[in-house]
Amino acid sequence: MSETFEAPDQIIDQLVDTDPSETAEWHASFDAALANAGPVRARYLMLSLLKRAHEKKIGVSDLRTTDYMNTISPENEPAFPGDEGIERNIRAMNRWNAAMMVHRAQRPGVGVGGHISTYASSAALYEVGFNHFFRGQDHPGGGDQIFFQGHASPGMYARAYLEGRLTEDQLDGFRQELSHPAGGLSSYPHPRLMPDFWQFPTVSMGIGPINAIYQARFNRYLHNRGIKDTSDQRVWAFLGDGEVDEVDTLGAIGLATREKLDNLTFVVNCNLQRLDGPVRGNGKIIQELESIFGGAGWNVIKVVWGREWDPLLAQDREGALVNLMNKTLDGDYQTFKAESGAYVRENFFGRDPRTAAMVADWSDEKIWGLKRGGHDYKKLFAAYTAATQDNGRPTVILAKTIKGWTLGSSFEGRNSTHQMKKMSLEDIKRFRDTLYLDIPDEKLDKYLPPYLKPAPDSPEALYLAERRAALGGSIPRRRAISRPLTQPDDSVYESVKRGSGHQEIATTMAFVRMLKDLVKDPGLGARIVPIIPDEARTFGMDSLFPTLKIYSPNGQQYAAVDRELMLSYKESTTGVILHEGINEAGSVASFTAVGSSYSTHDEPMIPIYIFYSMFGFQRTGDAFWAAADQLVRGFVIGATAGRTTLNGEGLQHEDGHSHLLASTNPAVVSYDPAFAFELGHIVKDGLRRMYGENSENVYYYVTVYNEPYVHPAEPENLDVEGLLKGIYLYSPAAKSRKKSAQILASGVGVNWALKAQQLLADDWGVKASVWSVTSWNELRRDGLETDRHNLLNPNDKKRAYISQKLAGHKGPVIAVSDYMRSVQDQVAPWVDAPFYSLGTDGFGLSDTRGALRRHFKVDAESIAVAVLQQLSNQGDIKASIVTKAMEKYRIHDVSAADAGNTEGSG
Ligand SMILES: Cc1ncc(C[n+]2csc(CCOP(=O)(O)OP(=O)(O)O)c2C)c(N)n1
Ligand SMILES: [Mg+2]
Repeated sequence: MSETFEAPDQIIDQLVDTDPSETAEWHASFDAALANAGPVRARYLMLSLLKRAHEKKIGVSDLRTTDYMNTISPENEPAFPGDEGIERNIRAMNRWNAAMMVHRAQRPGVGVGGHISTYASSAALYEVGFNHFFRGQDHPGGGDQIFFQGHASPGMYARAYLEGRLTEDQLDGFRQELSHPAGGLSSYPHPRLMPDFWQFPTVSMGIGPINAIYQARFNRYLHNRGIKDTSDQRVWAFLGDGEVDEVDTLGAIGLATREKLDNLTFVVNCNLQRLDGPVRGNGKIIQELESIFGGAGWNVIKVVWGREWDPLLAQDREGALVNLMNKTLDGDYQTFKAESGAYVRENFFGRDPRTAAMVADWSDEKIWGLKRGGHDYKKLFAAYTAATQDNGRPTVILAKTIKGWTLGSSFEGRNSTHQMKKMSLEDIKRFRDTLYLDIPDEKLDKYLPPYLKPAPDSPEALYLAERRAALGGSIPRRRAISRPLTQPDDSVYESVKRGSGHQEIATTMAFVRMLKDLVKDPGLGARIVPIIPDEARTFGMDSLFPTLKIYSPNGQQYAAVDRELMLSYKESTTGVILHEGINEAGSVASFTAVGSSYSTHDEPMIPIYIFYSMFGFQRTGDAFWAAADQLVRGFVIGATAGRTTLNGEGLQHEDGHSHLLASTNPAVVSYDPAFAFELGHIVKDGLRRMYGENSENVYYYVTVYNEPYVHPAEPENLDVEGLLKGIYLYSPAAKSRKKSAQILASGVGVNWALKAQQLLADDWGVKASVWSVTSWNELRRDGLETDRHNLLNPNDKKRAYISQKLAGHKGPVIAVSDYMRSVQDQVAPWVDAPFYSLGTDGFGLSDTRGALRRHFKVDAESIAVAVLQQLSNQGDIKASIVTKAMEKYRIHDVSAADAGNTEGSG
């Protein structure tokens, strides 16, 4: 056991000793063994008893950590099936080409560089996979899905080059997507930038690991629902040991055990370093991770030592070497490998006379040659073989490596190694020698050392090709096309089109009604996957439980408390709903897996991820960004939207800015609809754009509210184009040259605008038209595009969509919503009239909706006052009218405001 992790021993005190004299006999035997044979023997006896207890299945927990040794003993290693010599040459070429690609990118005139040391530490982890385990998409089982560690990307490009998938010229385009004539390679795995190559964006630490867990779970989901046989597909996630600091990396590992995801393997590259320095200088990351993953029920395989250590460990009768291994801190292990064989002799072996004796007749060089397990392909092969057995548990392989390995003493184990992108000519020569590569000195140009490629008929080239062909083709490879789905008949949008009659309903309810009809659609209904982080009841979606059921690979093995009710909580192996618990990070990972299924599985699936809008882009913005990179499609629904509408939840939950955050994501098409029929058109168009012919790589963000109000039926001659582009005239006022105004509003704000329209007409004779702005964000995008076009085409100027729409409509423009003013202000540059916005800037409070709207000055009276002020500014009315209106409406007095509807207020 490492000293860092000690199991509590109080547990036994709570049990009853039914036979104290027998217990005393056992204790005495143990004490005698300890006294006579010493602690190593005593410990051995304890461990062997524990093993016995496991064999007899008496239910004793596993140890949280084992010794700092390989989990698989040499006797238990399978025979290595590969050609060691050829694989060594291939690895050497990959190492070389990866480093040279980055080095060459530093050439004068380019000077971009990248990361060298990460791949140098992990080359064997990948090569064993490429030669023996990773199955490509042509494999009969459908192939594996591999999350490559982002900063190891140079190694993947190097391999693609050896396999003939990339040319030398393309390698020289590393990090020059725009400026390299032959096209560039993106710095890291970015499917959006290289849609035929990368599948999973991993470089934002922590997102790769959690997404891999949910990918493996989604694969099972597809299988259990009978959509695709994924039983022979495996998910591999390669991550750094520093990356485990991210809460996302470890936060969902329990799911993998609960759902028995033995189709999932994590490989943690434990080079003991992160960017700045050691990961756990004062501890041991491998032991820590063993404890965490083991505690969560994972199958843990440690690959700590290379085969050179085996004979030493076999001699270690007294456990002196293991004891040293256990005691040495990571910070020291790192230093050893930045020093020399002599240093290791003195500072490691020299700490115990018994271990010093073991290497007394070894040369310093031989000591230096003692490798770490993660550089030994045989040890790795054994670990991967064990990981790929079906044992009902996910596996983590903890492989100890050296950061910058083979790159020489300026790189190996240095704290600065992560950031080093350039090699000196001396480094390059030594690197060549370390790898035994046959490159003459004169070819080693300072800027452009050559790439290496085996001749097409060389054993290496043939071996590479044969191995990949046997394993189902090259990896990574991404399916960039998606097959269209038959679009639903218009009848599914009937419920939203006809409005709510006299009934007051929230847009959330309207959405759920439509969803119920959509899931019944014979074309794409079965492909809709609702994803909910424990808020189904909040959104009225518990009504879906009995029909769609909640997915659980374990079914429902208990008697549900509400089993007699119509709307009982129903879990099933073939359930459709992904209920993720209180877990937005996991939900967005699920959204990503489901929404990229069109590519990863050639099975288009439609995720509908619904959440508290505050906990979407704000809480998991980076994961949404990764989803955009992964070309995910689907709907994210920000429910309980609006800073004054979810008034019960106060400061923490009241969202007045998610649209602003959504606007920063170029893949996101966002809408803030007011009425049910608007929702219908938005969803219909979204399904067409994302799942129809010529589908697009976008996903939708739609906000829905929980304030009930009457929804009108769809107006005759509805301006559908305007609705979808972001603005249409909902309630025109009679045209008038003077005392006219245009009120632009979105979401629940449209109701305030309509009331303001009335007040303005009745009290002040002002003719204000009300426009429903379904998307401030889309209008701005259109404006930006127009600007760019006009900048570059001065002789062919265009008008932004909103400018066209407002043309000819007189008067100032007042823009309002339940969001902060910046949301509305986005369109200001393209409004050719005096523009003023009202919004909910500031923290939310939990007062009544009416009080809050008055407080933020977004309610009907405030809108009316703002309109009057603008009219006064342009001389249409007297300034005294504005003051009069303010007095009449007691605009400063929140108690003068109608408290408003309190239903659904959270
Ligand atoms: C979320 C996030 N934060 C910070 C970074 C910057 N970063 C890139 S690599 C790295 C260190 C990685 O260390 P480790 O995970 O141990 O990988 P290694 O290169 O050692 O294999 C950091 C901090 C990032 N990519 N993502
Ligand atoms: Mg590391």
